[in-house]
Amino acid sequence: MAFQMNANAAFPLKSVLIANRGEIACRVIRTAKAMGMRTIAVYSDADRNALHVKLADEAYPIGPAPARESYLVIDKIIATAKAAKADCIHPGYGFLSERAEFAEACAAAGIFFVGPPPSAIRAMGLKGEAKALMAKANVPVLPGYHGDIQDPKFLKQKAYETGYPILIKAAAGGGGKGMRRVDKQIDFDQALEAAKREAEAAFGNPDVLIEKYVASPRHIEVQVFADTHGNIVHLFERDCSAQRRHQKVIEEAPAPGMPDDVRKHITQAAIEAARAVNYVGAGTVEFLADGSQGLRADAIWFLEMNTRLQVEHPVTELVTGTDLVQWQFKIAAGEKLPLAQEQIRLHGHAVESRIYAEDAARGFLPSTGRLTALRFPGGNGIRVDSGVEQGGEVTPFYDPMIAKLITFAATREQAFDRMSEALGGTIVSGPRSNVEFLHALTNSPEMRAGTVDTGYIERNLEALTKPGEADFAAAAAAVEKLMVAEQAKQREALRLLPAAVRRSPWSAEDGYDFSGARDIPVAVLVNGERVTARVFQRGDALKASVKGAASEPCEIVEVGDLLVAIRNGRQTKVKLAESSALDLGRAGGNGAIAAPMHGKVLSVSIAKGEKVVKGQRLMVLEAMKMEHALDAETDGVVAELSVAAGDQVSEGAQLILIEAEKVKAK
Ligand code: MV4
Repeated sequence: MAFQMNANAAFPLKSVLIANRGEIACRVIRTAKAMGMRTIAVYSDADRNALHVKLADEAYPIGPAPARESYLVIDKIIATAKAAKADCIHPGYGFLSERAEFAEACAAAGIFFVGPPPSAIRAMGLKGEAKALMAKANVPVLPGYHGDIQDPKFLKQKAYETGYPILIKAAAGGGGKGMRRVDKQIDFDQALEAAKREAEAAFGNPDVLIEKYVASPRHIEVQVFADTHGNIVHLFERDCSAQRRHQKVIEEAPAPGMPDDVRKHITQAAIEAARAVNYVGAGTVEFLADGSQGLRADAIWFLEMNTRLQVEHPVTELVTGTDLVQWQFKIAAGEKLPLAQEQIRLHGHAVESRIYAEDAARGFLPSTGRLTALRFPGGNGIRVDSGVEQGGEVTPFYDPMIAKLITFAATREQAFDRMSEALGGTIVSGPRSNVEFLHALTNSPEMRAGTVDTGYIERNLEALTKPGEADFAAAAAAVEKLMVAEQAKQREALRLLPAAVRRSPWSAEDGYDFSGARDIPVAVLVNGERVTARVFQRGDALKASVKGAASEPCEIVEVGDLLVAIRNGRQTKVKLAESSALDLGRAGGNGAIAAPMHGKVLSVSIAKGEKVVKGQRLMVLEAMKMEHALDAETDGVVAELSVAAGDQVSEGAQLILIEAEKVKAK
């Protein structure tokens, strides 16, 4: 048999250190392994058990949890790469990915940096200079002033010539810091002072630029790729207008309502932008479009260039059928671009939702803790890029993104329908998540129409974060399932320990015999609200109704002692109202009471040293949007009280220790 040459055997990069964590580290490891490379992870103290560490062939500690002391320390990462004999380093996104000094340090250590040359990173780092460079390369830039002169009178004159309203932006950095809108000439001086102060504080450089203000901006970006042989291609555009406070939420490719001529115009402009800085590798050229009259070639301007692979790259991969991480490795190895421009075709539509551990109802505050449940639907046209797994932890040290849910279909409408359904079947428990918010956004009329601008979410925050109404027919189906399980438990309990039956959440006299003419009231919590379900026997089947709604078929998922009933993309959480207190009291044994899940202490009704009697309310916890009462299991004295109202507690943490009262010896 003839020897078959493995294409990978010829690939010169045999090993890669991934200088990142979470979702992107896992994403890079997946492709690196497929290319036959040895994968080397680094991790901070907080990430010892993280998914990227498990997925990599090798993993090395790089220091304490704060990124400043681990993932951002260039020397530690280079030393680890040398010790592990890594051929190259992939920086992912964020962290060191756009630090020219890091790319230089890699080169100095004889390690390939999977990214652009330091000179290109630097050229795009200063927004004012990048804008000047782009203007020279005939890339459309916003009217205004982006030169060196910083005299306030001169800048005011430039603002006047540009025409109000204008924006004052920091020349040294992006992200909206040091940005001030000015509507009238008399407000200019004060706004300039404030913008300079903010720019100095954020970037150590007070210089600003003046730009015409675009009222209804859409964020459209073009994926570009360049190799070391002078070839540059684009992979079409993405629309990332669905943002909140400069944080992207949903991205899609291609941009909705993009006319062919505008697409030609901006993709060509993006290639020119890359050429102007001798770009190599993966890059994204951001444009700002005035969306007030649809997308037009004369109303779209260069904003900045990101010199890295972006979070939202999967939507581009799906509509072009590419693996962009593979492209990055090939280019880093000195190979030519895998495809010529004419070979890169756009087909179908892709949408990405960023699933964050955050609390939409409380101003999108990050929400940390153990992921007691994490479930994503699978199936055709659904891709999940996750950085954590069920049982894993979301810590307060890093970006709280849990996963990216990406859907793909032939048309935009189908891709959004698929996203809606996929979000409806996504379960995150432990930390709060933005899944419901994403679901509402996915189905909002403006999103479906493709007219969302960068201010849309902020303007419609209340409607998008309003808790949905409970689905009582789904709740009834969950109650049926709970009751069948309880019945079985009770039969077993009766067999073993008849006395335990009296602890039943419903009256022991009624037993578990629902066969009588009457229905039985059962107190349940539906999305945290206490309601009385009616339970009755119908032939062989146990039936329930909640608020007059009979059960309807739905999918029911168990999450601890909670059932999540899923119907029409809506999730309804159901549990027995009384069982929690009964179960909790026993949780720790020996009078120790532990938190049943990650949550928050709402109130504490006892103090240390206080005498308590069996059944007395001790505290109330809030977890999974529900209140859980903790009652004393026995008489005794509060020997230890480890928490106070308002505290976050993690699953299993001891909250209270009740000891039997000591009888004083005489
Ligand atoms: C603008 C603009 C309107 N007009 N420039 C915000 C961050 C920085 N990268 C550029 N940004 C903007 N520049 C002009 N002349 C509106 C924004 C803007 C924005 C841009 C892209 C994505 C989201 C945004 C959210 C708010 C404001």
